[in-house]
Amino acid sequence: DLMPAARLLEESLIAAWLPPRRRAAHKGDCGHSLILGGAPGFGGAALLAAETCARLGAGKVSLATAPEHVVASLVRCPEVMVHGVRGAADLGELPSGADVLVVGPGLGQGSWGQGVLQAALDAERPLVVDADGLNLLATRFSKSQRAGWILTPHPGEAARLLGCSAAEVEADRPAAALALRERWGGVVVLKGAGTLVAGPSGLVVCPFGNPGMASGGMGDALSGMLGALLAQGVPLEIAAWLGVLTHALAADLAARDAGERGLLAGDLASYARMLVNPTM
Ligand code: NPW
Ligand code: AMP
Ligand code: MG
Repeated sequence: DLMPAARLLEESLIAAWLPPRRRAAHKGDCGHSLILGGAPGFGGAALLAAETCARLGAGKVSLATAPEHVVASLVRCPEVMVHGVRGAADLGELPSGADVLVVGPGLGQGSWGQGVLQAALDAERPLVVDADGLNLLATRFSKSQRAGWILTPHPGEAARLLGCSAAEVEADRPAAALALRERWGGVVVLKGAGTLVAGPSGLVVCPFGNPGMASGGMGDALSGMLGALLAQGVPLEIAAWLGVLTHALAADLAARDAGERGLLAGDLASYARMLVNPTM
């Protein structure tokens, strides 16, 4: 077998890799993340990403979402600056004003999502691309490749990005993760039981997480966590390791408290918060 053995993520790495928060830190030191997503019908995905991003310590979080989701988003999470976007033109300077962009949760694949994704790519910021952002890369932005992004496909999205079937992805997950990185660049998080991270240092596997995570919104929460870590200055590949680890361990803590079945993506944030404050 020519495949390099994947290394395992472990809990102690969180304390080792997280930058300390200076005593005199202010919100501008902790980064500003902009979440772009939430086409009509999918507002929860983008909101979950924004909320987990805030809970993992981003200094400021903005959310650009369809206008119909603004009020509900503000009610649920008033710490987030919520912008109603009718079309990409409404984004204005928002993407270039953020330190980190997360694009894709609930983005849809229509003209709204396409315009928003184009604006995100044009901003040339560290970028997390998830969900419909990935589907659009596969269909309409197939010339894109960059070093400065984290892509977070589940096996279905990975199949679209590779032009194969999800069964083929699952048959050899390490090979799929490496092929995704080869094709698209950056750091690739291939999600599912035993999430793999393929980056410049090779393959890393996450042994944590549980089948309670097989519920809508779980991946959207991960993308927000990654946005928070990047905002706080964690380098791209380490942010991917740390985000995957925190997300999975948070789900394991939540399941230990109340069981796997019925675990919600919105349950993770409070556990993830404890994990990124390891001295608590
Ligand atoms: P199947 O069906 O099992 O054969 P899609 P999505 C496959 C938003 N959401 N192993 C699966 O295969 C997202 O953010 C909004 C194997 C199927 O073909 C997106 O923008 C929510 N196969 C949008 O919805 C909450 C696997 O992938 C396909 C697999 C669409 O995203 C929900 C399904 O994926 C959601 O997050 C695995 N482990 N995992 C909200 N509250 O607003 C997946 N597949 O078609 O990309 O649909 O993931 O639901
Ligand atoms: P998504 O399909 O985009 O909502 O992402 C689902 C998230 O939950 C990913 O981070 C997966 O790795 C995780 N997940 C789903 N099912 C499992 C499972 N059976 N074991 C471990 N992690 C899972
Ligand atoms: Mg998803």
